[in-house]
Amino acid sequence: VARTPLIAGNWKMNLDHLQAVAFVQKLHWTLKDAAHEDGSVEVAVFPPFTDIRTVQTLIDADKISFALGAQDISSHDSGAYTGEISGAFLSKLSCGYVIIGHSERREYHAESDEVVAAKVQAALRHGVVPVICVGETAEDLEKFGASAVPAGQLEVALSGVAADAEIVVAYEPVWAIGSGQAATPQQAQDVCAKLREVIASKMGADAAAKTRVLYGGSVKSANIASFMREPDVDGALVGGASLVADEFAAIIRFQK
Ligand code: G2H
Repeated sequence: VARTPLIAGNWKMNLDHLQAVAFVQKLHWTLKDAAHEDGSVEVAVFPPFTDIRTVQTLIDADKISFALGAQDISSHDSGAYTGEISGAFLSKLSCGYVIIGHSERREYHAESDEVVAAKVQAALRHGVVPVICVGETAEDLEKFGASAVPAGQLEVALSGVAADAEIVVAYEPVWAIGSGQAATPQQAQDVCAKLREVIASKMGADAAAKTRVLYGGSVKSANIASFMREPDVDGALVGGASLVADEFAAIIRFQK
């Protein structure tokens, strides 16, 4: 199965809605004629919630071929959950994707594997593709090796997910996030291959062949090609480097 590479920009808590307009326009013009225009690479941006409506309007008005995503979702659909955002709201704003279980949410908001699994179900109920993030800390790496913790996290996240559900998985070693110290392409390949085995065991071989598994953690234009050459790495979840238009454009234009 040919999997369309996905280059996803996680803005985290950066760029207000006015800065977002300038940034998306600049990125769009920088990318004229890039591969994403013919669909051979999919580009997605994940702005803060307060920017989503603005970015959606801009994408529609200028016919920009970026997919839109959110950085989190409530596990509930509606009701007395102050501060939470429903998947129903995200799908109405054309959010095709939502990041779930990013290590910053697991660490600073105590998101357990069970909470992540409930959020995955919420996304799927509303037709939003979950980008399920898993990864080990430096301590986990030392104790258990690279793949045991992310594989265990993914197993829980996929509980009850139907074989035909569309999901994306992102392997983000916590020690590589925002540190400038990316995993090696071989490390990324080994864990991404292991995660694909988990998908196969939970959802079946077809789902495993179709599902995109991304690498994230200090991805930049200088290292993207080395990750994309690996057979089980289908794209990247990019943080810091997705906030610089020229740099993110260079990542999108990666050449194997
Ligand atoms: C990992 C990644 C994006 P960065 O969090 O999700 O961030 O590219 O800054 O390491």
